[in-house]
Amino acid sequence: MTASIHRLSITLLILLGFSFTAHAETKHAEKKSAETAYQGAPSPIKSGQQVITPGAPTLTAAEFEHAKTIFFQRCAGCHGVLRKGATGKPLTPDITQAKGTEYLKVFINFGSPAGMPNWGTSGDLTEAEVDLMARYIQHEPPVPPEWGMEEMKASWQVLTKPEDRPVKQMNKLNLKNLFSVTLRDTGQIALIDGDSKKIVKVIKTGYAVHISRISSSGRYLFVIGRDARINLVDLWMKEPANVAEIKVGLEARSVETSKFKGYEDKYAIAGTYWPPQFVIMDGDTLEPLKIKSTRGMTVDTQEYHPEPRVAAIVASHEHPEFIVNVKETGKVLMVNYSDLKNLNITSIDAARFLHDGGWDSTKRYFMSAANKSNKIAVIDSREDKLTALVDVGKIPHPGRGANFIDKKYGPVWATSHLGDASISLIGTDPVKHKKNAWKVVRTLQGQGGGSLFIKTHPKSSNLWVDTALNPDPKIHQSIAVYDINNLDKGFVVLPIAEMAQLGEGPKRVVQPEYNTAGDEVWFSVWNGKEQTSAIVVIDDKTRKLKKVIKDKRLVTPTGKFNIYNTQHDVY
Ligand code: DHE
Repeated sequence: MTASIHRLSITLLILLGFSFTAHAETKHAEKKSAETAYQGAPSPIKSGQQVITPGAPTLTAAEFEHAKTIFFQRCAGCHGVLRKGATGKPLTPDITQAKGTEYLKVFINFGSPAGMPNWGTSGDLTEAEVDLMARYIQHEPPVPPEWGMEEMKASWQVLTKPEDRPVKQMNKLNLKNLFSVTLRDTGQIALIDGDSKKIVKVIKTGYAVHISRISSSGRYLFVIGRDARINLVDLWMKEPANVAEIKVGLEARSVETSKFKGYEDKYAIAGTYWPPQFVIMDGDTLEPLKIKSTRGMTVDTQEYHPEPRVAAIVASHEHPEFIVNVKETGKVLMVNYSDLKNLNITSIDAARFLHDGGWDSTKRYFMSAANKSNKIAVIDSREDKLTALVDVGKIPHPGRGANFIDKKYGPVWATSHLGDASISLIGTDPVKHKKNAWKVVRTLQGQGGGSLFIKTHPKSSNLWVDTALNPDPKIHQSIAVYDINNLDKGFVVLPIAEMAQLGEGPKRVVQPEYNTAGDEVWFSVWNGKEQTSAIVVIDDKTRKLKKVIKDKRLVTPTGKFNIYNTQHDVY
């Protein structure tokens, strides 16, 4: 896709009578500024020229440049830098030209309940900019800019220096049982006290905020938005607050900190969808230290891939290593951070389309979903080797998965699936249950496809499975729960959305998350941006409703991250 756009823009330039050599001379024009970063490589389209894409309304070169900056700053996080779609719909010219300028203007101006912000009526964009963007997205997307050290440093801010931060916790929060909750469409997180169920703070983060990860110490929250902005939140401050931030690219999903003994929180790492790369940062300040591209050959056909995006990242407990899933090449990179000047990376061939994943119960084996390959790659973080590729159901999507003891097969790790109703249980004990290890020992049937997350807790006998993306409201508004000690009995359905009594809207029930004690399960009832959402808390023993957390600040809650469970990989 990228190469073809490049070809297309060259064709366009020839059409516009632009000589290539001139471009080569200006290629290295010294305009070192963050602004250049946004505008990417110096635009080959000289001012005064017209930008023409067959079927699209003409733009002047100046308009094209202005629209490009707006798109990379405000839209790429959801629609993808190449406009192939992500949380937001694809915006390729075949789709946008068919809709036409007037339709697109309304959409940009008023937004949609599905999470598209109202860029015009909110005042973020002027009327002229709304019109400009409606015309711009009918053109072929330009090759997005790279994002290197200069751009990262231009965006990097230390808001409170480490030496100016508290030396002990200055608030009375029970940090262990605090939850960081993604408020997906407002670009914020809500910190909710697990004991009182009260929102203690709402903190502004990046657009389409995605996940939170917690430092090894349990003090710092690392929050990453789809727009690749990372916020470092100090939970010890009188009021938890942002103490550093950085933009590591144009689009991202994953962030983690170092957890190996002696290196705890020394480094942080973030992986980006665009540019396809990861960056290792100082754990206390987010100062960017080492950037590494993930471009390379795919594991199967060994062909070059220009845009292998970084998906899940976990921190090894066995070595000073980050374990980095690279989606399109299917490689798992064991990045040894003990010497950043001589970065040692073991590249493990797994399977294409690596996505999310989590540890087995011993935290030695990383169970990684190669989702569009319908496999789970088992990565041995002690030997830095692929232990197995396990065939499972269609499009496994485990989140971090669920670990428990199957009465017949011993320790297992489970994943549910986006593409079918099955739940695969994989044996994870190569010592005492050798014959069951690294194979599907049991397949459960769930409510339906469209599952995103599965969860249990070491103190629980329940296994919870959401079906947030199932098209049937009865299914995406409820949750299935199994008795781990009697799996043959099948699941029971709890009508979680109904319990919240929210009125109209999709009300998708997503991502079970336990409290620290393991006796409560929290579910997001994810409604439209203009509608009321909620968090429903179920008593894990009785499976009865314990509390509905409703608050007008809880806009599109999705991921919830209990500090203790996230810090200690409890799932
Ligand atoms: Fe996520 C985890 C990518 C859509 C909620 N999501 C992840 C991870 C990746 C990822 C790579 C693993 C991070 C890690 O462990 O380091 N997610 C993507 C996408 O590419 C995708 C499919 C499309 C997109 O638009 O981004 C996508 N994700 C979503 C959603 O629409 C969800 C349901 C709602 C939302 O908030 O956007 C969503 N993703 C989550 C959550 C996790 C997550 C809650 C963390 C689960 C956990 O328990 O750790």
